[in-house]
Amino acid sequence: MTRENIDSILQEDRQFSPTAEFTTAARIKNMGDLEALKRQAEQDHEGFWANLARQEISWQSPFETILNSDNAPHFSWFEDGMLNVSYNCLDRHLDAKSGKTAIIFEGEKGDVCTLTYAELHREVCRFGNALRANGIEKGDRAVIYMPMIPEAVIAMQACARIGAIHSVVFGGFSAESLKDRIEDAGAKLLITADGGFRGGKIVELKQAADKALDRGCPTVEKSIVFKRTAHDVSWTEGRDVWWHDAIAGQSSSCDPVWVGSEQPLFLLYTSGSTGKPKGIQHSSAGYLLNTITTMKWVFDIHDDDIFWCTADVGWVTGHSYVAYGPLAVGATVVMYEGAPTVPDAGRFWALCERHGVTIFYTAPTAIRALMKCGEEIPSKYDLSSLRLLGTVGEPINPEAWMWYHRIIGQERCPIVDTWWQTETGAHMIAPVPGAVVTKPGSCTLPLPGIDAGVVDEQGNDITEPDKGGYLVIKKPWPSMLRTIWGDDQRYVDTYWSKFDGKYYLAGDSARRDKDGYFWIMGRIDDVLNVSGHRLGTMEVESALVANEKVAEAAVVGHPDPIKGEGIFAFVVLKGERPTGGIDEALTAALRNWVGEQIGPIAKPDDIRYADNLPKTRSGKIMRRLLRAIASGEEITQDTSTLENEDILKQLRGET
Ligand code: 7RM
Repeated sequence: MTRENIDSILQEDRQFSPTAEFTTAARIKNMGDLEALKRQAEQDHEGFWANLARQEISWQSPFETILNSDNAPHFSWFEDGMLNVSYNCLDRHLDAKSGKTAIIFEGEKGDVCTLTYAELHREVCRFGNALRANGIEKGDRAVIYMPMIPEAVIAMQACARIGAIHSVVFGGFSAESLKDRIEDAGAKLLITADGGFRGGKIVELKQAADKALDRGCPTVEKSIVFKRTAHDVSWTEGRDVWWHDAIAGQSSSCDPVWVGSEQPLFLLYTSGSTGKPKGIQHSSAGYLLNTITTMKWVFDIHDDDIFWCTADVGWVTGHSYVAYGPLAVGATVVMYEGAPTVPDAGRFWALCERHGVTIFYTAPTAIRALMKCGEEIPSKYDLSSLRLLGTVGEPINPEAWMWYHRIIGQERCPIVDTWWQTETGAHMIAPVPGAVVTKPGSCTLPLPGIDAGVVDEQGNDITEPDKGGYLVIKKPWPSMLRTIWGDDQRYVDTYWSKFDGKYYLAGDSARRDKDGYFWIMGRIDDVLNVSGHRLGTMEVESALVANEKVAEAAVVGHPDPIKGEGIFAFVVLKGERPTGGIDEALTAALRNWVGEQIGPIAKPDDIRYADNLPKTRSGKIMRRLLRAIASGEEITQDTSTLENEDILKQLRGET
């Protein structure tokens, strides 16, 4: 992709308006009302957010200062206010809805359990007290490495309750990745489980946790282990504590620790283009506010909704739209532990029917995978409870959008295509479903108070329709990341240096059409998007090079019909290149190796061996060339500078 002039080829002109039935009941019913809101924000950006913060958050003591930009690009919001996020998600609902279901949980084997707000509050309090009893205090970091079970949310909420900072590590990550994140965060505590149930198997979380702790993690004093599978696990006396023992005898009341608005609520590690994953640091009040406003604006949440976001709590989507946003607005949220294809590809739809899901939010990659299994499967289920659908994680191709609309939404449900990032904390560009006409493949328009734009290399607005450029956010917003944990300079460099501190650089390219609608075109950096998950090419390359047989590696993405992007690796071995460039046993071994180093999602689909990697004279790997090879495209680059033209054949797998 050329950076100056990213011209788009995607043309999609279908448009879909919400039904009268949807609009009548919606919180925001027309463009007039939505535009009025946006105008308020444009006229008084800070006042707009301050009003919402006063309305939507229960403060222990109110704020005076709205936005503090003195240390830009470090911004603080509502900094002199005091609150507790867990209080806002639980306690404040107890008068009106203590008996309302907060969480409906279903395991892969079909086990179902529910927790009311009163019950969830009690469990969070007991676990909060258990954390304290194990030496955790305000500001301490606790890493959470758990299956997708209510206890994961309980652990997060309990940390928030006592002012501790959690860092959830996705249960699909390997021991090595877990160790890196624990060490970077300097965590005092690891909260895990003996295992989880997924894909008909036990996910060996405790085994991986032990490996991580045995190899390093000197700051970890204790590990609290929830018994989920009850299979045998190894045990380290003095360090490991069963969850049930930790909460035994603990009081079911636990005073929330009032914290300042800027107290870090959590760290969440995400991939960047270079180096190790970044610990994205989020605040308390600002983060909470935007999860609430987007639950209302984008998900149009009502009291009787059954809300299901399929994301794991290991990703930001599972933070904002499972663990925090839905609870902060007092909604009922569904959690599912297992795989979408167990016992068959109808599992999501079976859950929707069984629990009467009204709002369903998932990733395009899941939609494409289920679409491939045919229309007959969803047609077996009663999907009439659904009223709103959503997508997140990557651009949705119009074909998948149409299938989602016709087969799942039965042409009745608006689709909210939500653009946002780990860094943004909450939706930024997304339709407000009762008001905005949608177009398949477009995330439509920025939300009120979000000043998004598309600019050229110099930071000037691109006014010509459909011309691509850099996606930027021009004004600070409450749920923005605050810094990168332990590497503030990287925060400044990554997000603010490109446009001299003026704009937040999202790292995506985008275009706007003649109606001002945003179309996300992809990343501008070397970040892969595999099944909606961000992975740095560098991370995979480092993992490969860490193998004793590998001298050099280059990793690129190539289009994959289901995953969006697949991983293609080019490898130079320390020893001889296998004949014909193929060595299935070695490829299998290296794939497993990467799986162990990072996690199964990072395994390359294909590995090709060459004597050298193609490099420019300055020694940079010619990634564009490798991308063309991986996608089977014709090579248009100038290859005259290559020392060894023969390696092109090797890279293409021809010799
Ligand atoms: C929420 C999440 C962020 C990156 C982002 C984009 C891509 C996310 C959309 C999208 C097109 C969307 N956080 N992305 N949502 N692209 N349309 N609706 O995914 O930090 O893991 O990834 O994902 O490239 O920068 S994330």
